[in-house]
Amino acid sequence: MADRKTVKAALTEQRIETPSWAYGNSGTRFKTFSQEGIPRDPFEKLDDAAQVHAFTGIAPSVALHIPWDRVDDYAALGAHAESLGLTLGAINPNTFQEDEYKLGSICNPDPAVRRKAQAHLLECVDIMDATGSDALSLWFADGLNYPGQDSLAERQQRLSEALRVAYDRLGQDQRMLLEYKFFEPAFYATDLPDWGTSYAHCLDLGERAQVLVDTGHHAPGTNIEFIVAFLLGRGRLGGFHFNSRFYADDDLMVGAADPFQLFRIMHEIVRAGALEESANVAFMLDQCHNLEPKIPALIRSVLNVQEATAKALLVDGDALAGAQREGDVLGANAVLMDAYNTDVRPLLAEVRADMGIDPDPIAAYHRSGYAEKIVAGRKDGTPAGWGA
Ligand code: AOS
Ligand code: ZN
Ligand code: ZN
Repeated sequence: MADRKTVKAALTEQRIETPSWAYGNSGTRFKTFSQEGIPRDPFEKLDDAAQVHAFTGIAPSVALHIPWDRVDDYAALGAHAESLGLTLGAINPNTFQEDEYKLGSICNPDPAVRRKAQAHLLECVDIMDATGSDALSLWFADGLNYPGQDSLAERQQRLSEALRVAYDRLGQDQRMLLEYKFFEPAFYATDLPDWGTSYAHCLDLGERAQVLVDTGHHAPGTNIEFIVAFLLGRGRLGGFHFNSRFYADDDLMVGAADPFQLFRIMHEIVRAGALEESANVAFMLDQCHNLEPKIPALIRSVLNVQEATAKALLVDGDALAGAQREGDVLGANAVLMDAYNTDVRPLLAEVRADMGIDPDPIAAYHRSGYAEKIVAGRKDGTPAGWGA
């Protein structure tokens, strides 16, 4: 087992990116719920993200979504982030919210629509240049509702062509993260339905194209840690969109439905040394807080990832390897379960004390008065939200 000092150092250095869209209003496909004190623009979303970072100490970057976070002056947005101790993270294009994209974006049968989507991807790389973001994070709603609606094979061709153009536009220090999703919004076929399809496209494109694993995008029962281990072994795990799912793409707080699964994923990460910054795995949240207040929900989510990471770091690697070599099935499983069943909260309180932050981040946030301040201060204007 790594000694306590090493474990604590790894936890101090861990970085988790929060998504700008989690700070705005959101809902289900039935209703968007409004909360009070919601940011009205990307600058205020960063103000809220700074709170999550202040109370956790490990969430210093924010993913942006274009056009929801489109501004005239990205240098000013970057400067605002810097003034808050934040950086701007992955840039997420949106090719799913316009009527023209009804039959798809870069896979659309109409070349004019494909050109429009392609241009948006390139615009997002321009934005990366302006913000200093290193990751173009791609998710496509493209797919079919009915057999025969379009050619599955030709759509793969169109997908390859568009990804190639975007990839070739990236600078040497920039990379492409390619997300997959097994269904929704298309219900019969999705053009990037699984990690294998994503991986194949990444192999075609080149080394700076990597797979993005959104934990909510799999069929029930899928062994996500296997996918993680496989991609890590091939150097193609670009990062995560962490969230929790009970049934589909629920986008609930990571670690809420299945903290054990999160631990198993983090075990593969730790085992492969992929927690290190040099491994370049982006640990991002992709969540929507429809019912619960957003800032404490994001703090809770960051802490859930941190707890799973702490447990994964406590796995006795030598004992595990020994038991595995000897074919000691029960012994090997017991090593993992011992780590998982450890109460890491005292250790994490110590880590926070060492970092100079409150050992109980959620309580500290509630005491800070920030929630009351934003409710009082953001009465006018339009709250940010999905589609705005
Ligand atoms: C959609 O299901 C994907 O998870 C996307 O990554 C994301 O939720 C969306 O693009 C919001 O930006
Ligand atoms: Zn996602
Ligand atoms: Zn999703």
